[in-house]
Amino acid sequence: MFPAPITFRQWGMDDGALGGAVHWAGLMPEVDEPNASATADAGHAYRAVFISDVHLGTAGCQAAALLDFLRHHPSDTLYLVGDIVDGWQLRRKWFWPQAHNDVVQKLLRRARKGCRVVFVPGNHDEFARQFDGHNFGGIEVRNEAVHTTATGQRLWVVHGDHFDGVIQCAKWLAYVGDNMYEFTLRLNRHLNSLRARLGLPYWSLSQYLKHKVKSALNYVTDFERAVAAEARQRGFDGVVCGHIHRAEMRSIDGTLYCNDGDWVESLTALVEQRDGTLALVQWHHAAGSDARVDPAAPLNKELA
Ligand SMILES: [Mn+2]
Repeated sequence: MFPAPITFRQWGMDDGALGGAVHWAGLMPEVDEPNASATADAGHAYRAVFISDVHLGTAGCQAAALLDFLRHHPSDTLYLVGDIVDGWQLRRKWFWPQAHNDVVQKLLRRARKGCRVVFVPGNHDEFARQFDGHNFGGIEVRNEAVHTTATGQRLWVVHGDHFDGVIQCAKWLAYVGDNMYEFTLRLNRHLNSLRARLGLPYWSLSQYLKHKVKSALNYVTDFERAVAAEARQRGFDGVVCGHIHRAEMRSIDGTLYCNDGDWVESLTALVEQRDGTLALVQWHHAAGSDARVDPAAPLNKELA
């Protein structure tokens, strides 16, 4: 239960192909002129910004979009909620373009300029977990953190991989696209003409995949409930996590569950405004430094 209600805005619901892929977005900054010096002068518009699942060191990482987002979202505190650097991928194959360096430089510079930067390692950057409590270039490493909002809500900040039973499902979910059904039907046709030639009975690939997707969705719900339940058990008002690459903010049995999404596909972050309002931001990275505000009308939603 919350000592005070939390208000947040929801801008635009994207009901994806999976029938429940809801993206909460809101509070895009007012950026008339995407001018670096102008936005730097705007000061700390946000008390806190939470990002995770950047996966630096992989081709999927949207480093340029993240840089753009960070430029427009100065904050008192910046939480890096895990899987910032993908150590798993880097071990396999070294991939480190300039943009990924720029992200690291940006984070270090931010810490130097007085922003409190807290790095909560995830499973892909678990090598950093051994440095719990240490400080690197002004970046604090904490295996878990607690953020107190302006309204006094205590939020547990953790990557979330400890709640993971079946990582495969989450990965599977992350790569499912809107064209999946169409693609599946095409594949199904080819597969079954082959099966027919081999004298095998008809077998529905799309049925099989639908079942898979359904269990993946169950996995997401189970994950969310497990994280929220643990936060409640530990006496927190809410939790901020990442890991499953699925931005979300909702109350689960009276505990606020926030997932700040990822910077591989959804380009989402969680922000806390000066008044303690929490919101998910979906960043629209148009060509160059231009940022587009989601035109969808804002809705207000109260959590009690
Ligand atoms: Mn993870």
